[in-house]
Amino acid sequence: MRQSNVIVDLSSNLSASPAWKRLETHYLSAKYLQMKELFNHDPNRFSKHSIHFEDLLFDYSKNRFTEETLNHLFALARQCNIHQWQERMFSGEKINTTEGRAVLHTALRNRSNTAIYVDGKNVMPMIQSVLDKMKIFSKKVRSGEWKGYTGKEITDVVNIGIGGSDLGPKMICRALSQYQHPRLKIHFLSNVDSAHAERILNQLDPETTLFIVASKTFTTQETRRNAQTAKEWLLNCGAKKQDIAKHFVAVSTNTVEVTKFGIDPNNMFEFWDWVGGRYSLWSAIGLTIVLAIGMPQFIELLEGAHAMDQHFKNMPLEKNIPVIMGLLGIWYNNFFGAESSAVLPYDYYLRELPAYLEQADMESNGKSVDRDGERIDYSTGSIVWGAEGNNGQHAFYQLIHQGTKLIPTDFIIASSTHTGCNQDHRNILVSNFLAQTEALMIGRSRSETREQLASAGVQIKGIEQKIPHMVFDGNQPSNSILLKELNPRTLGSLIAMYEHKIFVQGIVWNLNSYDQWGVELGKHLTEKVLEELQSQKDIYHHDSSTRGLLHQFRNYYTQTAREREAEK
Ligand code: G6Q
Repeated sequence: MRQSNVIVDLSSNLSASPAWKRLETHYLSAKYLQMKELFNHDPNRFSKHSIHFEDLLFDYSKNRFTEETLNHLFALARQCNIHQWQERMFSGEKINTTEGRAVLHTALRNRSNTAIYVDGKNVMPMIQSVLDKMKIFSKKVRSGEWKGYTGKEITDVVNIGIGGSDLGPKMICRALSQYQHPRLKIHFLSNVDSAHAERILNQLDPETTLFIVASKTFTTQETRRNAQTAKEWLLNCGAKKQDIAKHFVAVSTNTVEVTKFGIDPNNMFEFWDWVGGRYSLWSAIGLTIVLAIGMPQFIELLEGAHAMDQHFKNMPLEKNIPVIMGLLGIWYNNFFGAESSAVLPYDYYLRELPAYLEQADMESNGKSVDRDGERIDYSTGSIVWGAEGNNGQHAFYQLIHQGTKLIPTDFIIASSTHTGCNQDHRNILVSNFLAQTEALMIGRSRSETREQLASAGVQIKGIEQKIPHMVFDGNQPSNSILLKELNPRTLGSLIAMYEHKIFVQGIVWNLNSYDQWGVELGKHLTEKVLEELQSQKDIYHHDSSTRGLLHQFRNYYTQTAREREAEK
């Protein structure tokens, strides 16, 4: 089945290709598959369709497929030369063609330390040298050797960044907060709304606060404004210009702008243009993570991701977790017409994961032209959303269970945490996880509903009225991802697994998953409008709506200023 929004007058190679056509034909019968029956017919479905990787179990048996479906999907991946593309990415070829860059987040966690070349230069020594610098610096801060301008130890670290320079470090710090240094509190300042900066700065002592300005380009408006505000705050609180070096460090690729901003280049942690923003938590952008959890744990995170890289590179398609995840996503997105997919971590520590994956996935594969710039005629990036369990159950699960849309889900849980785990709480959480995935799959038939109502003592007439509202069709697909424990290594593997799933989908859809022109657009749009907002000159261009809104903002500003003046 095609999406309703396809552009029908153009045909890309993908939708005309043999593997795609075979999937279209197969879909005509596969759309009637009932997972409940598939399980009844094959008692080994779980063992056949779940994969163990270190301390992670990936169960994809609760999905709508047969062996034939999988074979068609693997044929599609082969047709798209998945292995050659993997090789091209891992070896440092410039597969991000619109920006002329390699895509080498995998080199940042290449714990085998094999040489990887970009423009004829082995990048591994520079990666190691930045890691060494991060280690030395974090040791000083964590041990208390690094002092603020009045000689006190650092107690608070503020990561100033946005998008890829915020979401990754924030998600990891929250996920691994049980490993956090007891003296250090970690804050994330991203929003240019001054309320965010005020709220954070109001809690802080300038004498003991360290700011990490994290920006790949160091030109991002929001980050520069927030960093400027933090600098002014520090100086207004009594620090001198020469004290800035004790309270500000930068993570960037842009030494010139960092220096211009007033941060000592010795306090700059470098990374490179072949690290995409949303793939950068493994780079010096992870400095905040290192300060929070320590270098050995950060290395474990890298090790876990590297292990998943090896799995992705070396396992045959049929046993390859990211490949299977990616292909099932394509099966639903392009053939069943599913528009979104939900990430449902049953773990309080993983509460930032949906927001992180939202960016990773949608910024990578939210594209409508292929690698050659040709408009495509098939649906691409899924709308990714979600929230932590059980909270989501009491909010939006209704729509997943009984709505009109097909929403494939990823349920994620760890069997234990590092905190003094209250087993009673955990058992409730785990049983909800299991019960939900089962209920989504088996649903509840009319006869089961009738029986349940009757045993609850509902009168016959009442039963018949209620039944249509209480029937669950079921057959809603889910992946279950079970970690033995949420720790740096398993988390590293989990995140790398999603990165590679996104890669697989980008390859099949023939996209450049590593540029983000939609984001770049936003970075330039405001310049002119900001100028107009701040001036009183008449505005003649823009559409009438934007012009009208601009005028109204100016009016409100003037009115509010007058009212405040009158109140004085
Ligand atoms: C990520 C995007 C984007 C970027 C932010 C911040 O892949 O490019 O989210 O990370 O716009 O950019 P800077 O790090 O350059 O400030």
